[in-house]
Amino acid sequence: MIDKEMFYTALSQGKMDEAKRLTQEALDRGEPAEMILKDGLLQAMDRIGLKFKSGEFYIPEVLIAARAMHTAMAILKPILSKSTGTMAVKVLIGTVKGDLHNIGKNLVIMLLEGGGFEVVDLGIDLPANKFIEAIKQHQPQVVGMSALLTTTMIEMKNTIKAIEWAGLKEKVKIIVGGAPVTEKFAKDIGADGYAPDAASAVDLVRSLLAE
Ligand code: B1M
Repeated sequence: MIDKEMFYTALSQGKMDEAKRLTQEALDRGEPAEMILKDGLLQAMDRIGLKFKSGEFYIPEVLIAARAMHTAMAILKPILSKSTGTMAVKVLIGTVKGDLHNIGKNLVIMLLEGGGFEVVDLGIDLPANKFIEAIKQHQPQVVGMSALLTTTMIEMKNTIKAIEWAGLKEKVKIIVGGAPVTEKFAKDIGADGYAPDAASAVDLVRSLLAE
């Protein structure tokens, strides 16, 4: 049995050693790694994501929880990557050309990883050709773009067009986000989805993959 409450307490308080200990003990008891991930770590992160969404938790709480989860995930990753569970879905994500903001993108990455997805962080200030190269190299199911400036939002449109011209648009779902981005803008530029915050980005990826 996974003690969900203990995992939640460890993560929400950012206790890395405790998260690691709970994970190792569960493995030693013979609990499957998938169950420790889903019932222990992911459920705890889901609860934390919901509290972030509702304004009960702030960014530092999410960051320390994600850090604790990463520590525990390091124990599970070698076991999970051998199976074909939740880790099989790959998401590429980056901040578009001209834009150096990465705090929001990093939060999205942490919650996506918390949601069980494999995420490749492409970094910041990424021209369209970098997204294209990365799609060819990593063959993700989902590509995410972040922009924080009204002047760089337009790069999302350029990048989507370039992905289309490269013949890759049908191979991936494209999601966009960032403070100035709206649902309408996302639709207008041909994105497959928009998320207003990091927790919603996890829901969005799940729903796009279920389509
Ligand atoms: Co800049 N900056 N900044 N900045 N900065 C803003 C964005 C600004 C609103 C401040 C202001 O004027 N009030 C303004 C933009 C105005 C506009 O375009 N309309 C601005 C400006 C003008 C600039 C510069 C041009 C300033 C200058 O040099 N004159 C410059 C531009 C640099 C560049 O990018 N080329 C600049 C620089 C910087 C710093 C480097 C100093 C620093 C960034 C540090 C870093 O990121 N490592 C910075 C910061 C910190 C901010 C503010 C204060 C905070 C942004 C932030 O991190 N928010 C910001 C003002 C503000 O927002 N109050 C501001 C917290 C973060 C968690 O939220 O990024 O929105 P956010 O992410 C959310 C959602 O949007 C969503 O989920 C996240 C979590 O819930 N989300 C996604 C984000 N990406 C997503 C992707 C998804 C889905 C959801 O799918 C893929």
